[in-house]
Amino acid sequence: MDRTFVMVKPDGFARGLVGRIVARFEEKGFKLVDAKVIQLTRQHAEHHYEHLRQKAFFGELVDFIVSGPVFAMIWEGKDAVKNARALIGATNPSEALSGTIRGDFATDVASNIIHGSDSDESAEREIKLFFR
Ligand code: RTP
Repeated sequence: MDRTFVMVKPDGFARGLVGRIVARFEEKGFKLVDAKVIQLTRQHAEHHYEHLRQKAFFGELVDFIVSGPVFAMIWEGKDAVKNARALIGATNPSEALSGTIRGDFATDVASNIIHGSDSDESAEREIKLFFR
């Protein structure tokens, strides 16, 4: 079975959305493999978002992701990466459809409450980074 990495970001955690987000993955048919609350260090955050280092918003993104605890999860299911991203919705909540997590719970791209791996390779790398 495929696995993916999903993380409720500090804004989603602070707003008390963890339970509702977990429920959506369970309702879809995913199986929860592991989960934990973690306060990221700046070094960990920079490593996680390494591929975005050249972006103008990188500093802001790292500041945001270390601003409070996150809830990191490993989910298992068929086509886990693709199905999880479908549940999560478009990166920019303004473009995310209703019924998706970002479509229903967020408005701003900089605080879009949740992350999901974008490929099997990213999932493997991120699972190792958070759950080694
Ligand atoms: P994620 O990694 O969080 O699941 O998001 P993604 O693949 O849909 O998007 P990605 O391009 O990897 O961007 C990572 C996160 O950076 C933030 N972002 N801010 N201020 C901006 O213009 C901007 N653009 C992207 C978002 O929070 C995005 O999830």
